[in-house]
Amino acid sequence: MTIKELFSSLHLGPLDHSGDQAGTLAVTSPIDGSLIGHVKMDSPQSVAEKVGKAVEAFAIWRQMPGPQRGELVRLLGEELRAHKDALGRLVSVENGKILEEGKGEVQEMIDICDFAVGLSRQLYGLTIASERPGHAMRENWQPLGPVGVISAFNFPVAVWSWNTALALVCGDPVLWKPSEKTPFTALACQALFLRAAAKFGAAPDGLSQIVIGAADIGEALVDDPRVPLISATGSCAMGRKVAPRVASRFGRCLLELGGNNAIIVAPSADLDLAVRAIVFGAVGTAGQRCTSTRRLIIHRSIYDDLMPRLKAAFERVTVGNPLEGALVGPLIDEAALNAMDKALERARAEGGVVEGGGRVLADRYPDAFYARPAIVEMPAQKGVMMDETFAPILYAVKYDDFDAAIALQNAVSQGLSSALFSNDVREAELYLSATGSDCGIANINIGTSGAEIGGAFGGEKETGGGRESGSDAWRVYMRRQTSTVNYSTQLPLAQGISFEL
Ligand code: UN1
Repeated sequence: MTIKELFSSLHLGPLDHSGDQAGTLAVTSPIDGSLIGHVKMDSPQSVAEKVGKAVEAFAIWRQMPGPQRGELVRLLGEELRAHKDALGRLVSVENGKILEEGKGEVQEMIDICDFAVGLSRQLYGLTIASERPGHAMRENWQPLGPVGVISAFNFPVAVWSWNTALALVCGDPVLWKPSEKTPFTALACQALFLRAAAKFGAAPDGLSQIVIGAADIGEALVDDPRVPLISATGSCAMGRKVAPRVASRFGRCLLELGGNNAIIVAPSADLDLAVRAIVFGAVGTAGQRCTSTRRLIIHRSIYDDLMPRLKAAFERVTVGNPLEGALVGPLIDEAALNAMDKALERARAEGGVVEGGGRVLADRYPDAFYARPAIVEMPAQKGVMMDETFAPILYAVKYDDFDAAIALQNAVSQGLSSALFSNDVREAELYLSATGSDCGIANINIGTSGAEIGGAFGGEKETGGGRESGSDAWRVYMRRQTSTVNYSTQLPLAQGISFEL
């Protein structure tokens, strides 16, 4: 199916932002390198105009009661339900993930819409005991303002929806800068949003907008003081650029950056479960999730049992066209393949024994970049294993002592996701204790990837510290206000201060 046919199956009408003129962004499919189409780019001036529109939308939207804002998000969820297959397919075409995962990503969008609709009737604050007689103290949550969302190619639509569904019910407009590699899925989401907004009838213009372009366009958003929150997903290097710029104007950042996620496999582990979870975590989405499993820390006593099973499973994994039933699709581009090759070269130089890896299907797809997943037995956790390479590479080391395994797991600079396979309750509880995993996500007997939207999603250290999606992540999209009301006829001062005139 061509992209035009896909769009027509989404019944979205003509594409805004698309064009064939020079100076536009050419978008190709990682499946075969073919041209999908051209998209017009924004300029810093057009970003500034769009921020202006978002500010106007905010003035209206913040006055709408939360549950009514939730109704718009409910309608968006309905559009997503109706178009799950087509949008999932578009994700596959533009990003290269397998169809099953493309649809899974849209399901994640539907789930967060449901969550946000419920939340729109809560957004609850606190009452707090005042030390003064006849006084009431409380904490309220108010809409914050336009939210800038910067998303990556690997989850081209779900990350927008986590932010947008929450921002909208919290009373905030959204300006979205999608990855330059996946603008068409963004335009499709925007078209679905506009249709939900038309059904809703009372959404102000500019409530959801897209800005397309390279780093200068991201910077225009990041530097604009009218955007109080920047929610950015991508590499640690990107976060390192964005965070100080936002901080220098006292803006707020929600950072969702890299991960170097490990699974510890203990002697009591159910190895059948472990193999399935490890393989999905390591090779699913061609290793291009921030939650992908990149390191294995295996107890010495089971290492020789587990490794052959893993290697056999890696060999069985089919690599190929993601629309035709393969389990692993292409890498996003040539740079990703080169990074994978380089990491494997480095692993060998550092004493690693590599199985798999290397480009495949080059004859059939000379302009696409498919790679065999690689499993690497390392003599120790060091060098290349300490870095996140966005590719299907799984490094394995042995451990003897559980505390040492936890220390190894926590020794990397990122702290996103982690998992332990163990049927020993002492190990499991220790792993989830203050001295256990230092990651934002810590699982027992499931893998590192594939989090549900109900929990807060994000991680510590160089992962950036942000939390998106479920639990109370909504609070970052709101302004906290502490209010004290004096309903007495006296004016007692706090801390018992006497100030008589
Ligand atoms: C990402 O890779 O940026 O937990 C997000 C997961 C998915 C989201 C990944 N729900 O793997």
